[in-house]
This record gives sequence, C-alpha cells and structure tokens, in this order.
Amino acid sequence: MRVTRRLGAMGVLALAALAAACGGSVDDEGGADEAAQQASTNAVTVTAREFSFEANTQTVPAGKVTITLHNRGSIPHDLSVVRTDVAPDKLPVKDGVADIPESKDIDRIHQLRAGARRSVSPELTRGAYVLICNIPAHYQSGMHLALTVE
Ligand SMILES: [Cu+2]
Repeated sequence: MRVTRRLGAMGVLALAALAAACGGSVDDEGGADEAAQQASTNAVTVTAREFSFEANTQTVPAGKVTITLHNRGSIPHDLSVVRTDVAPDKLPVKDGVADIPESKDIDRIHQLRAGARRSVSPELTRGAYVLICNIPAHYQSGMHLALTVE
C-alpha cells in the first residue's frame, strides 16, 4: 500500500517536470501553451507578387515563428519583419522605402529572385507587426501585410 502510493507520487512528479520543461522552451508567460494549441500554425508563408503580399495566416502564437517568403512574381522581392503599432500602409517613407528604426527591424529576407523561396525564424513576442517588401517603391505600391502575434 505504502509502496504503490509512493510510486504514484513519483509518477505525478515526473509528469509535472516534463510539462514544465515543455512549457519553458516556448514561452515563460502563462497561457502560451494554450495559445499555441489554439492557433493552427506558427508558420507564415507570404506570397509576393507585383505588387502585393498575401499570407496563409496573419495571426500566430508568440515564440519562434517561421516566416517564408515565396516570390511568385517576375522580379526580385524582399521581406522585412517590422515591430510596430502603425497600420501596414502608414509607415513613414523616405526616398521610396519605408523608414524603419533599427530597434523595430526584427528580421529580414534579402532580395529574393522570382520563383524562389526562403525562410527566417525570429522569436516574436506578443504584439503587432508589419511585413513589407522594402525594395524601392514596392512598399508604397502595396507590398505590406499585418501580422499579429498573440
Ligand atoms: Cu517587392
């Protein structure tokens, strides 16, 4: 009787340790596991054309997010991940490109040729982001998209 009870307690402890290890690697804030389970994906595929961005999802859970740029246009495009509360089409523009402060410039996929596909996997905290193509004139021509991290 006493032996079985002790084994039972150890089993519970082992499970708790496993759960803690899993949760900690994703996000230390409470509720992150729940968010990760509710959101269907932490992978965003952005399709670029002249001149638009489209994505399979615009909401992802906080943590490591894989952002793939698929250039389905006929000229090179790029992708910048910008942390901002400003609307996707309202970023300040200077000399034909969006003027992004370094602190808000989270990650970037540089000039990607037509037909190509490339990914980055930044750690994103909760908040509002904008994905843009910042090749001169492309941002202003409509290559921008909101991304919400929750
Ligand atoms: Cu572009």
